[in-house]
Amino acid sequence: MKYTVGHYLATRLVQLGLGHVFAVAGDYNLALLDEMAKAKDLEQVYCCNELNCGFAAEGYSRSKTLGASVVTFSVGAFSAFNAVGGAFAENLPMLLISGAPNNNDYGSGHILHHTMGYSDYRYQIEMAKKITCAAVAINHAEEAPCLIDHAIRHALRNRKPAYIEISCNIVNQPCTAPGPITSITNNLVSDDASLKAAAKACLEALDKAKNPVIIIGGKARSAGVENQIVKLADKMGCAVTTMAQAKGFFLEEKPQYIGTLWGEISSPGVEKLVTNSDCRIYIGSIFNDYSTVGWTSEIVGEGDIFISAHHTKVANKEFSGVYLKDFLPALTSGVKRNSTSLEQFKAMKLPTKKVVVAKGNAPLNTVELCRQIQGIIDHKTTLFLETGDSWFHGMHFDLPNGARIESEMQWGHIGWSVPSMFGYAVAEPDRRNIMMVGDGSFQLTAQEVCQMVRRNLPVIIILINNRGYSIEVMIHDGPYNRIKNWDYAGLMSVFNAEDGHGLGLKAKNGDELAVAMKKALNNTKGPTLIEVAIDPEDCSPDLVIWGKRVAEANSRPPRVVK
Ligand code: TPU
Ligand code: MG
Repeated sequence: MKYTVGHYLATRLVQLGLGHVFAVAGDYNLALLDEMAKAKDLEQVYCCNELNCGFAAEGYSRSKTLGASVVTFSVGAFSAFNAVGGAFAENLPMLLISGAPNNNDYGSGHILHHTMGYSDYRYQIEMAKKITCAAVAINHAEEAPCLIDHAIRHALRNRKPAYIEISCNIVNQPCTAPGPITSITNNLVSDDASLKAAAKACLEALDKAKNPVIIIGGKARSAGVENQIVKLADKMGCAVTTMAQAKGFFLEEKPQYIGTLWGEISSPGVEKLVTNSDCRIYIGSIFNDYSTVGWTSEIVGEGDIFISAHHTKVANKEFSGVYLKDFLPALTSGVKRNSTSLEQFKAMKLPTKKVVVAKGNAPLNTVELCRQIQGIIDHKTTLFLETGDSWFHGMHFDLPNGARIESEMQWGHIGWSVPSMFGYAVAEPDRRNIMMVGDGSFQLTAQEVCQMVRRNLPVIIILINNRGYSIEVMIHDGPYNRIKNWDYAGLMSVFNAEDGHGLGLKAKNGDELAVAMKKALNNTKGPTLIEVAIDPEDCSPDLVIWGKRVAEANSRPPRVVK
């Protein structure tokens, strides 16, 4: 078969198991989209704007090997850059593919539309280089296969976004056919001597340790080691905790699971247990101001082991070129049982979780809301937690095996959850996809709900209308935290127009919420948005504590330079 540049690119995506690519049309990418459509098994999914298109690819990549967005030059790509920054921060491989000027226009002095108004068009790739692990510009067809493969290979290896721009007049030019996909997907192999030395050093540290504990962080999923962590935990028998970003990365039904580690707002007993451990095995952990609760809780000591995607650190030695996926099996094979930390945890006198059922006609509060959400989380559920009070409520859900949490705690872009869950639901239409999103966040990206309607995706959107930016109120209040109210549930009829099956519902008390939840579960033809009315004063007690600590960290006085 004869290949063109666009067809080559699309074929590579199909070879990697992608069934969809997200796009917003523009005259720099129309011919590219035509060529990509030649790959029969790659459906084009169109978005309302390029920010959402980028986040949709990011969400798709949470399920599949990779996500990809196709946008037009500058006016499109600049908007998508924000989502690319998010994918970089969250360690999710995605491709931003931008149509680019006709290759005759480079160096010609021509001024083109959609550009900055000067004739050097390299500014976009220069910008992309800062926010991706690989950025390539394809201006000649014969270079395309090598450059496309380079970008994809780097995205997959580094679990980061990559950027590809293609001149609009070469997308339909002939190029060579793609070779075996293994040339892109073959993984980096750990250095054998370093791997053995790292395993030996960790095993020595663990032999000396009294009460080791495993702490799973936000990078563990992108390293693809969740199952291997279970094997390590099974062999050691010690306690296992997940940091907030990693909620759901360990099977919570396992007896070793003790809850969330998040400083002062950890699950009961967890911070104390971790503090008292003489060997913390941190796997893919991220310490930032939010995860350490405004730098009040970064629990590290000399006996700790830090296992990262590409290196391991223990006993003041660093072993680079040791990949997590190779290292965990090596560690597991040599490790001895030590369940002391779990026994210590079980011996703690901790308060038992009490679930209070609210009166059916009482105004809805967040406790009752969460009680009812817990009731619909099953083993096929993926729960998206938007930036805001939803993060804090989300930590308290018990997840049956198979249930997942998705959040974006490093980048923290409000409005992320709507397009990201759209992309995820395109990849995973048979899961029970639920979103908890605040009113403020929803206003950024609301229009993407229409694409869920368009594709008949039966997702459930729980929209918490607390009349403003509660998370910001708890950090630092002012008039800027109040927002214009919308008729959120009413939006659904706007998005349905003449052919949609979305449902927009409102709940002001527990009874109304229970009825709405039932309707949502029965609506298999489209999204259901349930707008829940919550008092602006009602938020998670964890947010109150966390907000105070973050505010203290933000307002530290300037450093005095002598
Ligand atoms: O539940 P709640 O009220 O905390 O959530 P809601 O209503 O979604 O409010 C979120 C408020 C918020 C802002 C305004 N959280 N973070 N920010 C700052 C911010 C501004 N712009 C972007 C793109 N991302 C942000 N995180
Ligand atoms: Mg709000």
